[in-house]
Amino acid sequence: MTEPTLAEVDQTVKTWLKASRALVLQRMTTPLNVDEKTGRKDLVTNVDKENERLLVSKIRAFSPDSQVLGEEGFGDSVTDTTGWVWVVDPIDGTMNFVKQRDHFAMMIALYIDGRGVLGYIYDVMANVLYSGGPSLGVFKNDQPLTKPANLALRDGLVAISGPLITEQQMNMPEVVRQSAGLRAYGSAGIEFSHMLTGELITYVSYLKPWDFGAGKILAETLGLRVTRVDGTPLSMLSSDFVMVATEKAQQDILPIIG
Ligand code: 2AM
Ligand code: CA
Ligand code: CA
Ligand code: CA
Repeated sequence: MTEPTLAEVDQTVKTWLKASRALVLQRMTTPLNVDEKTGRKDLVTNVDKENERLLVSKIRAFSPDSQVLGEEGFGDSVTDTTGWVWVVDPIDGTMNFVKQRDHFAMMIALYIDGRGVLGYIYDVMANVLYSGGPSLGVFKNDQPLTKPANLALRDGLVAISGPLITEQQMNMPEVVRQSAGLRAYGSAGIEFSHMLTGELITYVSYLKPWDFGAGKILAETLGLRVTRVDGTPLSMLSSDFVMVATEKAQQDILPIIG
């Protein structure tokens, strides 16, 4: 069989996401089964698990030689980045899903030999899909997105994860003070999506590979910086403190937190 083109892969992934959205909306009509993972703020539901199983099975049927890295453990234990590696977060913002029934996302990324190729962030309740990659550009549904304005820290809104603020880590309150204001959405996917549209100029959080896999591809395609908080490159298989920023905001923030 000849290898599908990236445009064909893109179309296929979109059909999976539409099917997963239908599954999630259907499951939301019955009570959720909620479990704690590492603690009361780290939740998983039957829907996270069922959707990951569905997406992983579609990936395996479509591309059997790929590796799959999934948050809820239905993929492979991935230790090297050679070949096709899919990264799946079946529900990003599970706390929002449980408490708000809104403001959560599904995310899929495709890396080939460690290079980000395709990324998907699907805001399920809004039915807005952010998609694309370096060879396709970035789309909000069918609308192409242009590079966000390169705003400095003082001129834009920042999103910083709750724990970084409450624990006052890495001088984050000073970053907020020097910005135009603080916002917090509780879903890495939703926060990345606001970076793509220029509504935020910085997002900082401790993230796992499935939290940043898709967003990194889309954000970098639009010229945003996605790095560790010290400005060094992220490893796609490791958890880390991640900073997404415009070039100017990154330059402003590094000396504050360094
Ligand atoms: P999740 O909902 O897929 O777990 C806010 O909680 C954001 O941080 C969400 O995007 C969430 O993704 C992510 N996150 C990463 N690690 C987390 C943890 N240990 N507990 C809660 N959320 C976590
Ligand atoms: Ca989780
Ligand atoms: Ca997540
Ligand atoms: Ca998740």
